[in-house]
Amino acid sequence: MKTEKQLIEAASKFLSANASLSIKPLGAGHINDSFLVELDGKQYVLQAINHQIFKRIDDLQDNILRVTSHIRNKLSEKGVADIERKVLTFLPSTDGTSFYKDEEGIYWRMMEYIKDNFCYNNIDEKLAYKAGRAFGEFQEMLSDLPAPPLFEVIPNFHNMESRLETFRIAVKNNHSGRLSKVQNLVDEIEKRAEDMCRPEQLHREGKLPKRINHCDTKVSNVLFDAQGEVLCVIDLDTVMPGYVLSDFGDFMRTGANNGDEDDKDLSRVSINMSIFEAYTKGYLETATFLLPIEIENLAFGAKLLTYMQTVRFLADYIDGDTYYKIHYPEHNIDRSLAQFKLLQSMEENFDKMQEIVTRK
Ligand code: GN1
Ligand code: MG
Repeated sequence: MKTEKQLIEAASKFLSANASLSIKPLGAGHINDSFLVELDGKQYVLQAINHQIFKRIDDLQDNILRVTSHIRNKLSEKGVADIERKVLTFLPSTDGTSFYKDEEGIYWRMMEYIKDNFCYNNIDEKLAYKAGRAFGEFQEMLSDLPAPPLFEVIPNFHNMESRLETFRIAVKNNHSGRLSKVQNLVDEIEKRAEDMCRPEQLHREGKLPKRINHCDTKVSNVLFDAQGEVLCVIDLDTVMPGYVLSDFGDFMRTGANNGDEDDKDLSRVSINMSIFEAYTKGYLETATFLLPIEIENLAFGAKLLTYMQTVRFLADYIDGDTYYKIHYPEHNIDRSLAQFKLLQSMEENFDKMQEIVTRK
C-alpha cells in the first residue's frame, strides 16, 4: 500500500502541486498501481511501476516514449484531430526525466488522463470490429519504427517454450504444496505442450517474423469514446518484439470470451464466434503487411494465448501466488480453470475460426 504522503510527494515531482491536489485509486491492473490525480481541474494518471516485474525501468520508459512519439507523428501526418486523445502523453518529471524513483525505491511516472473514456471487459460486435482496426493500425503505424529494435522488456514474455520451462520448475518445486489438487490440469497442459511451441519452431526456421507487438491486447486496454469510436490503445509497458498471432490471440482470449477471465461459473465461459469474426474483419482490414504464414496462424494464436494464460495462472498458483495480484486465496486456480475452459471451447470451434481468418 502506498501512503497518502508518498503519493503526494510522487505527484509533485511531475506537477507543481498545491493544496488542491487530489489523488484516488484507478483501474484494476494486475501489475502496476494506478491513481487518478486532479490538479486545478486537470486530471492525470500517476503510476507506480512494478519493479519486481519490470527490471529495467529506464529501457521500458525509453520504449514507451519512442512508441508514443512515433505514433503521434504518424497521426499528425495523417491530419488526425484531437491527437492528445488518440495516443498517451507522458509528463517529464521536474528533473526532466521520464520517471521518478523515490527514497523507498518505488518508480513513478505520470501521464495525462484521457477524459470521458469508456473501457470494457465485454464488448459487442461493433466495438470488436473497431478494436480490431485499432490494433491492426497500431502494429501498422509501428511497422516502420526506426532502428534499433525495441528493448525486450520481459525476456521471452510470450515464448511458450520458456513459459513451459518456468511452469515445470514450479511443478517440481511445489512451493505451495498445492500440486496434488491440480494434477489433472497439469496433465492437460502437458498433453498440448509440444503443439503449442510451434511458433518458436517456425521462427527458428526463419518462417515466422517478429514485429512490434503490444503484448497485452486485452479488451480493457482499448479506450472508446461515448459514441463508441476508439480513442486509443493503452498500457504500453509490454510493447516489444513478438509474433502477430500473440496480439491477435490475446485479444480473442479476453474479448471473445462469453464469461470472465476468472469466472467461477464455467458454464458461462466459451468462445464468442461473432466477436471473433468481427475483430478478425477489422484487424485484417488494417494489418495489411501480414505474410500468408502469419494469417494462417492467427486462429492458432487464440488457442496459444489462452493456453499460455492457463499455464501462467497455474504456475503462479503452484508457486504460492507470487506474481499476479489476487483478490482471494484460490483466485489463481479459478483463473486458470476458466482459461482452460475457454481453450477447450476454442478447440471445439477451431475449424470455424480457421475458416474465418483465412476466408478470402
Ligand atoms: C497482466 O496487469 P495487466 O492486467 O495489464 C499480465 C498479462 C496477462 C494479464 C492477465 C506484465 O496484465 O501478460 O495476460 O495480466 N502482464 C504482465 O490478465 O505480466
Ligand atoms: Mg498490462
